[in-house]
Amino acid sequence: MSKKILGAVIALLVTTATALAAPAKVKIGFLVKQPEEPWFQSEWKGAEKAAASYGFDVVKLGVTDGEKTLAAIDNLTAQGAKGFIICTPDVRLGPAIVAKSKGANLKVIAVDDQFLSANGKPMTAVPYLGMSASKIGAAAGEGIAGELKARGWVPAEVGVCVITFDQLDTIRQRTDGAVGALTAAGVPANRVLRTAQKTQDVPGSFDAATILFTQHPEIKRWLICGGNDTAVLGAVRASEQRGFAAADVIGVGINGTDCIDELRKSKPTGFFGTIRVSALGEGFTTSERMFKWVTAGTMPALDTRTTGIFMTRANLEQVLKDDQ
Ligand code: FCA
Repeated sequence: MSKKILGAVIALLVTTATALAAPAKVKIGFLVKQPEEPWFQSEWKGAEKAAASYGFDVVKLGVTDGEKTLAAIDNLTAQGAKGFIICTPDVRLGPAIVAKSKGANLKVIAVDDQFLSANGKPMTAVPYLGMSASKIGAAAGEGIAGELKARGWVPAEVGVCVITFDQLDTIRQRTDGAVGALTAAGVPANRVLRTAQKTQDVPGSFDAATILFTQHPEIKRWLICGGNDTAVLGAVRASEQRGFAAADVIGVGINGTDCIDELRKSKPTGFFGTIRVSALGEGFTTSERMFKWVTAGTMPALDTRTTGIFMTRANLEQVLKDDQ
């Protein structure tokens, strides 16, 4: 045997022995509907943190539609994963996701967007972790109302631009919560103007807000709320496009991940603040629960709701430092 071949044989034996000695790491998938969004990237970071501390592998996959979701489950099965966490691109995919996962012996935890069954009711048997949507929405509304008072505006003279996305329960509850807080603070119901975004992103809300601003040229000052940061950011961009000054707009988002550059701009914009929720914590907790479920059989909590804190330019850096 030549030295070269002998060397190769030894190398092969060593690798094989190592592979046999080290038990394969548990693999857990983390599937998200909008992989380009900072919110979901932060969830992934949290998942990786859990993976590092518990010693498992996390497989991060973007699932922007139903087809990609089902393909991702096949991919996880082929890789020998034990389970996955998912923020589904469409909550009505719930039954299909559950059926496919059962067939492949994969455990599932839903994060952010709760699955809906065929009759439109939440699938409460699937462990879920998401925002306390109504409360967080109300906190956004209260944040706007506080600033309205600070600026000395007359509540009956403003318009409220509500960027809605009612097909997603967690978003509908947030926008309803915000509207409830604003009307409780004295804004008349007839000044609350809803406009639906077709897509859950900045262009989607930019278009929705532009329609509203065009329909109401009489309104000179706008309050802006929506289901997340991108909803409010798009509307703020639309207000600038229509010629509104930052001083005449108060927008408060939700997430606190997609607006960091905005809040760090040297001059304030109409995006006044956000309700910051820990995406990192959500990614960590759901991954940790999945790991304990697949390794120790510990069933995760079925329904967990997270809370948030009001973050503005004033406390931004501190809040971010506290959530790393
Ligand atoms: C939904 C939204 C995200 C985030 C998440 C918690 O999925 O689309 O932006 O707010 O809930």
